[in-house]
Amino acid sequence: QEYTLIKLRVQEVPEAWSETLKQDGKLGDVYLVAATLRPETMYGQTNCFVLPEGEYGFFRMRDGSIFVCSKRSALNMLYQDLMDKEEQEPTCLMTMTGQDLVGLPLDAPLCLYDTIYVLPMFTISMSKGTGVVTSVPAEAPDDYVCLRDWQSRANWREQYGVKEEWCQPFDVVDILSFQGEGEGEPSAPAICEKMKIGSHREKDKLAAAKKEVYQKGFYSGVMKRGPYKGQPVSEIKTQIRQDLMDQGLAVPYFEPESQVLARSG
Ligand code: ZZB
Repeated sequence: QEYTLIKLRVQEVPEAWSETLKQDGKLGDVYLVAATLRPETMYGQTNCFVLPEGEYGFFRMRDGSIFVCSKRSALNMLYQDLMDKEEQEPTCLMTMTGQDLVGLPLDAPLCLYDTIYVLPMFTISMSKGTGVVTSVPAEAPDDYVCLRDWQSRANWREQYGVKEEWCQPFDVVDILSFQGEGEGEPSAPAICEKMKIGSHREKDKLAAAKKEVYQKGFYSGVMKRGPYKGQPVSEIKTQIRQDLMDQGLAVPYFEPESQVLARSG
């Protein structure tokens, strides 16, 4: 499975972490890296998600920057030449839980918001991608319902230390238009309301919604934003991916077939 890793730059690294992360007295850029199959939707990012109880390592990359991701994905990156090969294993500078990352301010590529924040998501799988998910509520049902959960549930916010200003101001940003039925409307909110999905813990319903939205986005979506505005997703998807990589905002990432198979059982 070939993913695109989107680099979400941490705008302010907490003081307490910076000593540990410095190299020769200098602190390089720190990125949460999110695996996606939908690089063309990055205009619609509103936040980033991590698993509160998940373990995330801070790994030194070959170019001196630091990637925050699961240990399993870091090992894949080592084999994919993103890290120094002389090391036998990824250089992990420190480990944090997802809960420790909640509230970090990020700079996300192509995103219309200048700053987005890290929020918890309870359904992330640590054995897929990097364990970091970038959120596009217009086209991803899981993201829509999870962001809505944080916006609407004060008791959850209190329990997980989520501030209102990290989720409340972030309206859905629509990215695609469609011909015919549901024209112009973002797909994910419409299908989630139709299926009456109550919270992002409703995994089965969300899996069904995701399947439907995926097909629709790829086969009948037309870009509403950016330089490829007006062009069909199916024609420009690889170009947007290439543009992001050329600008240093993303890197390719492969998940070996054995890991994909292990997931589906
Ligand atoms: C942005 C995005 C925009 C995504 C969209 C989807 C959609 P798949 O097909 O099952 O491989 N994702 C990535 N890693 C994880 C994880 N560890 N746990 C849970 N979800 C994860 O799914 C790949 C997609 O699942 C990725 O692409 C990511 O969300 C999420 F408009 O990134 B996506 C209809 C989906 N739309």
